[in-house]
Amino acid sequence: MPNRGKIGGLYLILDQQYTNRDIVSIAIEAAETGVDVIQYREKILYGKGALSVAKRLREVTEEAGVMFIVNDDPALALGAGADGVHLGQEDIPVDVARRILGRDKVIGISTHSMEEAVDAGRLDVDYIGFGPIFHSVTKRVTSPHGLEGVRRIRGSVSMPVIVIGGIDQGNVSAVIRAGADGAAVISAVLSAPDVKKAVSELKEGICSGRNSL
Ligand code: 3NM
Repeated sequence: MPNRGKIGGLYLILDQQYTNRDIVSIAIEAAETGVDVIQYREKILYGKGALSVAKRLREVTEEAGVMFIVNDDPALALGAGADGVHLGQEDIPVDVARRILGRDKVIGISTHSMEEAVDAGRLDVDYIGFGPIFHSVTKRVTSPHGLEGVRRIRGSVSMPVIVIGGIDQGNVSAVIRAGADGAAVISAVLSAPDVKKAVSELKEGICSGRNSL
């Protein structure tokens, strides 16, 4: 898989804060069930602790041919041999991350408004995250963009758009029909009693959304 191949499909964010299960075992089940991208989001561990989890996730994703992205931290992404990094608006600038990671790695950036999305479209990034689309149990959301927001972003940005925020089995096909290239989820998988079932239903929703385009 070329590192900077087109990104999309089901993008699972693994953050240990949101589950009692080990995120590496969730990654194994999700990878076996066809998840397209796994992002490691770490807000508690740092240094060697985070590196050790990131390396285990790299092994699992490598084995399954799943793209592996590290949130926030280009050095951790490099150290773990990840495919790339996802940056927030407050993280280090894209050009600095690009210098650290080199030309072959994927860089994505979170955006929360049309203005941020259009600005990000001019940066050396491979995809934009856009949200929140719906109300979320994971992150406090005041005014979600809804499907109309997805359509507007699609009309203004040519690079891949991964939408986030309250995406679940019931609405994933609608966000794809509205123009998203992929859907990022936390609770739809991490809070599900059966990870494989959750992942395969989300994948089915994405396929049916694509088929009706
Ligand atoms: N970022 P869930 S919304 C981590 O809008 C995150 O940028 C968002 O969790 C953004 O899938 C969000 O459980 C929460 O709603 C996603």
